[in-house]
Amino acid sequence: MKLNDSDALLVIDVQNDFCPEGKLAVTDGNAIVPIINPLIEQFRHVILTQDWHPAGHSSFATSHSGKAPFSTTAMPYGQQTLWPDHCIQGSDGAAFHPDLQVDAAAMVIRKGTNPEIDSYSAFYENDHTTRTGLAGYLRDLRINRVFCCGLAFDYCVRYSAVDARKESFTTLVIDDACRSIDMDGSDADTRTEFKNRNIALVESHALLG
Ligand code: VGL
Ligand code: ZN
Repeated sequence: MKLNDSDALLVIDVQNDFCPEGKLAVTDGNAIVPIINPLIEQFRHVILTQDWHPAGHSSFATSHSGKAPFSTTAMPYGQQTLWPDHCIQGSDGAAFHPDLQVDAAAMVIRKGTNPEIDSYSAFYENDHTTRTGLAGYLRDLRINRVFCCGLAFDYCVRYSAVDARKESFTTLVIDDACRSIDMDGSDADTRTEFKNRNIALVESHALLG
């Protein structure tokens, strides 16, 4: 697959807390770093996202008395999964994986900063209304195709890819450059949703060389 200047690589949440030993560890999350680094070199436009919560964020189980991590609760904007405390602003867990080659990225979107609303997607908060500004940024750059990779496949990558498609970008997800949390069939559900929404799954080797 030939890449050009109207392609963008969106690297979602490759942060210590989503890697082994992190607060919300994704199995083998660190294994994607050596896959993503060569991808970053192939793209003229690279955007990173960083999950970036204030302490006491409403998506944390510890903010809801009697609630366990990975349970759900009703929020004004809909059902919300409650997570272990993770990616607290400025913490080591919120930092990018130390081996991720971040220098070529022109833009870092920090999300989940509103204490009241979680934000899985790089485009919208979980109320599906509040924008991060990423769609406008990509349109200004005349981007046509958005290639997504990172963590977690079935949460932040999924929501970001779905919103990229809703914003009318041709959307591809680089399967081997992602890892899943895989809770209650979420990995399979994500693959079904991508098929139904015309979001393509590709492998990194198709973009390299
Ligand atoms: C994520 C759960 C909570 C992710 C972020 O990056 O997929 N998942 N916050
Ligand atoms: Zn989060």
